[in-house]
Amino acid sequence: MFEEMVTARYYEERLQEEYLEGKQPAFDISAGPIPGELHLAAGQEAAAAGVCRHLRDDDTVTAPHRPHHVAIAKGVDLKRMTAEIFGRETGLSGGKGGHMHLFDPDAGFACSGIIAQGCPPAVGAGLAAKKRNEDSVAVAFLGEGAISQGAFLESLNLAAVQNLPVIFVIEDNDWAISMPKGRVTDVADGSQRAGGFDMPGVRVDYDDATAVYDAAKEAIGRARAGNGPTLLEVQVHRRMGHFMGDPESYRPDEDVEAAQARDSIERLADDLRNEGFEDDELETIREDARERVDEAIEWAKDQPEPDPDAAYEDVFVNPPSGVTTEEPSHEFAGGED
Ligand SMILES: Cc1ncc(C[n+]2csc(CCOP(=O)(O)OP(=O)(O)O)c2C)c(N)n1
Ligand SMILES: [Mg+2]
Repeated sequence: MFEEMVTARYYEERLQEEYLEGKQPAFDISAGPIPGELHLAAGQEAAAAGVCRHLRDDDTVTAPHRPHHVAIAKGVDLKRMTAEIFGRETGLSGGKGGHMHLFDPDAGFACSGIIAQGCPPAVGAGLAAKKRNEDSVAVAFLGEGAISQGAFLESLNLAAVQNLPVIFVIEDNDWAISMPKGRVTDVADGSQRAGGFDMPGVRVDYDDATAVYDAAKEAIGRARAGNGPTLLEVQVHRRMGHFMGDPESYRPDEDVEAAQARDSIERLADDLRNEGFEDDELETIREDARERVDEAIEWAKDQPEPDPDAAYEDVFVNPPSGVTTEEPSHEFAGGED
């Protein structure tokens, strides 16, 4: 877990540097090596690492718009993921998805920029596992800002009523862009939503990766054994802005300071030292992580840009009936009533 967490943290710090290249002094979102929005997850590593440690390749994970730490913990290839973020041809989706649309069927991972959107596909994966009589599970990660979304609540209901092997993991960083949790829900502990669906709901506080590991072990074991879904909420902290370029003028200084003070990685490092790990062992893990991240970024930057014509490829798996691949005619052909 420590290795995954330091990899994810360093990855976000390096992307932060790369992203800013060429975008300043006046912030130009389309300029530089990483065009478009970028949502970094520094401070949220404990949730991903603690849950994904229990997962296998044939398990499915969906993540929201802040996906890198989850992708890393699920074993998505770092180089191809980075090439995707940099919009390169060898990226996971040929450079056409970008950082919010990472899709890796080999690792069983997908994410989406539409919040709560990962919940229904995770339920679908859970239903497929049940119908096939397999013991794989599906995990949907979402932010606390998504817990009043219909897609989330309907997914909880279907997973419960069909007794599906699905774990919903709310990453509670207390903010949905500039909106604090307390202003959009009176339920401070999002795991209480589980009560309405008669499934277990568990909350883990203090960015505690070890406690997440224990809670996830129980939930995933339960799902694998055919005993249905669990809702898990994990307290995490957003150490950076909502997206790159966010001045965070809405956020009190004390809140930023609290997020910096509650460091999930330092907390786990303390746990490891208490278990007998030496500082230099932890430093070696950090150095290896830095090396792998730097290598992935250098590799990705060397990859070719996609051919502009590739924009027309992979739009449909099969053209739906009535759609022709011939050049469109500009004459009005009339229509049927
Ligand atoms: C359905 C939908 N509504 C609104 C948005 C715009 N949006 C993007 S991120 C976000 C806030 C998400 O907050 P949260 O779920 O807590 O995740 P966090 O950013 O804190 O990780 C919103 C409203 C969206 N992407 N999808
Ligand atoms: Mg949030």
